[in-house]
Amino acid sequence: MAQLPILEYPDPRLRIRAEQVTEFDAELAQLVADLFETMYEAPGIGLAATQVNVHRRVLVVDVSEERNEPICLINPEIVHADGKVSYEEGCLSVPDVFEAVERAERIKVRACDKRGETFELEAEGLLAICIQHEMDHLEGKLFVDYLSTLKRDRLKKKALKKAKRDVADREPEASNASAPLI
Ligand code: GNR
Ligand code: NI
Repeated sequence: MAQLPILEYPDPRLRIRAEQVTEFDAELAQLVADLFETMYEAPGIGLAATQVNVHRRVLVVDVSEERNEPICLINPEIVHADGKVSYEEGCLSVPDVFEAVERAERIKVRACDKRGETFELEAEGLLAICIQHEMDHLEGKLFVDYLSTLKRDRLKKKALKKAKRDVADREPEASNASAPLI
């Protein structure tokens, strides 16, 4: 098991569309285990493979209070959706930002488990919201894409500043390379 680093907005790798899983092998089982470990440690209620820079259609969620209802969806498809809800969403890839997003209230999802068996899941409430949020990640889409351009531009500027700060903290000499020596 391993905890994997999570990509942060506006990292362009968050925009890559994930590919269908075709091999239900030990490597996939390892990825699923690592996604659960990373999600529980973060902590978050969901995580898509895209967020750990693996561009395959795999996501995990657990919206239970006790953190003991792990759900893994592979190659998920929404086969039915109805109703509308608005909820203040957050994202591990967009730290410290919470904004209202509108989603379908109830969904029926068809997916494979890690052995490749197809199953269907009916979801509502937070579980339905979270699954839709994770499925967006697999398309390279983030919840901030639903916000107004004004809000998103503000966020992006803030995120870029933070990314620069993070790089400077990691490599103090490199980011000073162009500074005068005297
Ligand atoms: O931990 C998370 N919380 C959350 C809250 C409201 C709506 C969606 C989410 S998912 C998020 C974890 C995450 O970024 N998954 O991609
Ligand atoms: Ni997210």
